Amino acid sequence: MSAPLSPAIASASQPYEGLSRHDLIRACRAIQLSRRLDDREIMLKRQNRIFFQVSAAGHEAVQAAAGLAVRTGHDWVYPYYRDRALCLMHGVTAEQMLLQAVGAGSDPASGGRQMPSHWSSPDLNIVSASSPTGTQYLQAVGCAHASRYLNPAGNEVTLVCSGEGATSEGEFWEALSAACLDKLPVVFLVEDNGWAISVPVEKQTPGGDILPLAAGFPGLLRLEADGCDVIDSYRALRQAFQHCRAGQGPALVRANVIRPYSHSLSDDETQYKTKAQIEEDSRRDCAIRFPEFLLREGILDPHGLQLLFHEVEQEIQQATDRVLREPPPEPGSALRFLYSEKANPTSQDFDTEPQFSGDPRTMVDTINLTLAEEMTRDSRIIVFGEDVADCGYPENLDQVKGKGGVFKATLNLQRRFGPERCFNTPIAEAAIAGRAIGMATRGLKPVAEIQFFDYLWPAMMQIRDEMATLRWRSNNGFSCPLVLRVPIGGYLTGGAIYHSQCGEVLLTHIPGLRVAMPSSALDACGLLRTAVRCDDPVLFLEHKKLYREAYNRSPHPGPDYLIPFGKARIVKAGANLTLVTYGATVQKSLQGVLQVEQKFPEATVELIDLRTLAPYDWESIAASVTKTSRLLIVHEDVLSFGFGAEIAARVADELFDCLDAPVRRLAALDTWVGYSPSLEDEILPQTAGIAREIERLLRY
Ligand SMILES: Cc1ncc(C[n+]2csc(CCOP(=O)(O)OP(=O)(O)O)c2C)c(N)n1
Ligand SMILES: [Mg+2]
Repeated sequence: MSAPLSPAIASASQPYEGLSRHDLIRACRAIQLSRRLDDREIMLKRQNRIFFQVSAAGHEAVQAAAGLAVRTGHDWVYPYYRDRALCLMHGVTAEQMLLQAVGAGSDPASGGRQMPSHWSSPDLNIVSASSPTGTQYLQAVGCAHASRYLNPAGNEVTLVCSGEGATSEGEFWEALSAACLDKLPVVFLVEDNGWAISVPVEKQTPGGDILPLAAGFPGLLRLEADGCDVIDSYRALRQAFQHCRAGQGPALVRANVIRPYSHSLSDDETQYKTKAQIEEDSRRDCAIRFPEFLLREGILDPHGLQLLFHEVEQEIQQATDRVLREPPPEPGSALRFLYSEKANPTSQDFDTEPQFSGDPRTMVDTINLTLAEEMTRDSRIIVFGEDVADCGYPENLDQVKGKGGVFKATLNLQRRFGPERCFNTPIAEAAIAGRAIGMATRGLKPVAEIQFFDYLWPAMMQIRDEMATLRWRSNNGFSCPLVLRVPIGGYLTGGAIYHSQCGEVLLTHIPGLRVAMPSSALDACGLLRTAVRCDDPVLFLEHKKLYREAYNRSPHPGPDYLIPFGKARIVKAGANLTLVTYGATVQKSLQGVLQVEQKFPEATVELIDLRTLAPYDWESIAASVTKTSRLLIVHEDVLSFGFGAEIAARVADELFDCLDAPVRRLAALDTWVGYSPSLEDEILPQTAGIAREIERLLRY
């Protein structure tokens, strides 16, 4: 049996739930402005002057109420695409909204990059909305986490909105779980219009109502509201905000609304809704009922209402006239704000000399030490992930050695910096990435760990559609500089399919990300520090096989050692062939090179370790190939569509005239890594195979 819903607060003594005449008129104005803006956009779309339209129609009352409950500029808002009235209440103007609709370069939300209704306002703490349904929940949790860390006495609340359809995403449940575990001040507002495009809620949500399904979450205040009624919505939302401000945990409000227009202008609801269903909804329309209510209550007289409507029309007309004259985004500006323009990790600023001290350390020890040094330097750095803490029961820390990650890369960070700076998360990779994004948006520097590359995939939506896009899509309004450390790769003897995967190209193919993959302790130190100190999201790929090797150890290069991104290391100079590689195949390639050079002393091979894959050091490759006229690319990931294909294509394009032989690639077979050591050997590139390819190319 599900737990009873939380009781509504007594309200009889407070007319209109304490809302003033001014509040009610503000709400009425927002409802009218929102609806009429939708109507104007629909007209503009039909005239081909805008290119997409999605309306807030039917949702405005609860949004106006949310606008009254939230503290503008203090609280944080992760809106849904229907939240026009909420954003108007919050301070976004009609003109700003229309600038986005026409795709103007001066659109303050996205500079003409996002569809209309993808709200964003750094000044108002409205965090750039994207299009995937559900990603916003986890970022909101990260944002609330940051509120508590940065401003513990501030009582900030994060409001995150969605439709009922979006609650089917796993990310909704991961967010509820994380918010309840940490008692975070998040108000989840579900604007339930009964439809997710054409799918009715009964076919989407078991039982047709999200609230009972969330009954088991401890500390979660669950409230129901008539979302077509400003006052009832305000009652529930005020209580939800109070609960959060009082530090009692998150709240979930389901507001029952209608969707009197089709899902968007790309949809025709008559294809799946009956006439009777459409008519039934329209009886609850707040754009009609709320003004009638204000007249009945004597809050507005007919003249006052007429005046309000007239002002709204005028505002929209003037705004429309202005935005239609606005130019589109500057030609040539499309690449701006993929990356920070404040800090350039490829620059000299990130190039320092090592100051060596101590005995040689393994790569994993160096990573651990670098993390500790950076955490000491910057209290905004927060480390989290699965098993990364030393002890789940901090009071037992003095009785145990400590876990510190399955590879021990985070050992003693909890012990040294406390559970607020280093903590375990549930096994929920989307949540790790999504929360990191929310924290980073707020100015923390998350250095989160995904336990194995093989299990990165639940986080992929957050990585590709959110982490990589946030700065670009908000035209530099928001960003999420963070580090996601991911142990990667095979050669483990027994690692098999699910502990050996590479697949780095799936990340390098994403504009907006930086991808590093060091092959030695020294490089891991310098590149990790650059990753932490730079202003972009970095995927830091740590090869598991290299964590504890003897050959790639190094004395510690000091707490300020930095290696710039996009600067390869020439492992060995040579004149007759260029071999480009990275990660675990650097050492295998070196062995292959030495074997061949021993056999043919007149031939020398130049071996290049790329160190970072996005960006990668084209200049070093080009300079070397120009000199040697021959190129072999080796990587551990599968051959087809791999990183080598990109380099080979670029060399064919730009250096064709220099080549004396075909560009060759050596990589894993296009299959999975098998458990049996003989299978693994056969599938992954080995020294003998590399030597063979070098020899073949030299003879060509
Ligand atoms: C992850 C993801 N899957 C599918 C879509 C396509 N899509 C856009 S809106 C929508 C329905 C959302 O329904 P609901 O959350 O109830 O919001 P409503 O539009 O009803 O307000 C779908 C399936 C999407 N944007 N993102
Ligand atoms: Mg819906």
